[in-house]
Amino acid sequence: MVEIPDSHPRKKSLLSRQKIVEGNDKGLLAESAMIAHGRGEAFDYLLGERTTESAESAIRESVARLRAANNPVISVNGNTVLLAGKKALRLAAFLRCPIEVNLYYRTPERVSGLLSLLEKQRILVLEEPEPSGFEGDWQESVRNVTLLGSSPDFRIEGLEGPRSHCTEEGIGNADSILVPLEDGDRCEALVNLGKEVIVVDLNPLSRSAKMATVTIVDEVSRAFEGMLAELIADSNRVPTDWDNASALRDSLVEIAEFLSKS
Ligand code: PTJ
Repeated sequence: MVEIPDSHPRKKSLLSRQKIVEGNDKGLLAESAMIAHGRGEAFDYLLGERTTESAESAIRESVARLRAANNPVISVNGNTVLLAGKKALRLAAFLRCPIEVNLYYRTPERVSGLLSLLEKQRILVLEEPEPSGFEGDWQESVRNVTLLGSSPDFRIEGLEGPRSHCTEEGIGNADSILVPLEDGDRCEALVNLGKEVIVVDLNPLSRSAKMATVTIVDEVSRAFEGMLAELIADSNRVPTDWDNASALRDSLVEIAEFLSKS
């Protein structure tokens, strides 16, 4: 692993790349994971590599909806576990919900490898300080996060092939799904099943961004950080009549404003 000095202006971005490269070397990622990451990086440049106001507002709405849900679930793919697995675990501990490894390019080896990595990340989370504002036993809540995905017993209707496989306990029974880096077809199929779908995607023009109930146009690690801050703030916000198309237009305006100043 190459040592990146703290003074390097692109340290964060290079560290993320390193995580993706290492995940790829271990066979945890889809073959096209680096292409997806590169596309994400390009959009992050256009956003100014920051959480915009419209993304902050989508983060608040998403947290309100996940809190109000009866059966929320966090669906993770390869890139998400590598870039933000520990944050996903903290979110799940706060929301007391399961995490399901659900892959577009599903193989049993990748699912079990990603579940093992999440178990290692759980140990690291348990060693870290407890977040302020958490009501209850934090350690117990982290230990209780159920990790699903190894034994799929449910199919997402309207999708063909291995990508439709999921668990009944997780995605099957969920009324609200947080799903970063989703593909458009699956997002549409989940919405058609009557589920609330909260997508994290740096590309406000992608099909999944357009199909989702709420889209957080932000980098997955920053978005999860923002969601954790909102949970810690304990705002007791309730879901609104969210207009996702208008929120996506706002994010495009923010890109245009950022570019006009650059
Ligand atoms: O692990 P698997 O098998 O489920 O496969 C995962 C990938 C990502 C390869 C697969 O879902 C895929 O091909 O995705 P797409 O269609 O390329 O879409 C990925 C979307 O995520 C793009 O719109 C990117 O802009 C966006 N994206 C990439 N990296 C990030 C991101 N959004 C948020 N945070 C990121 N770090």
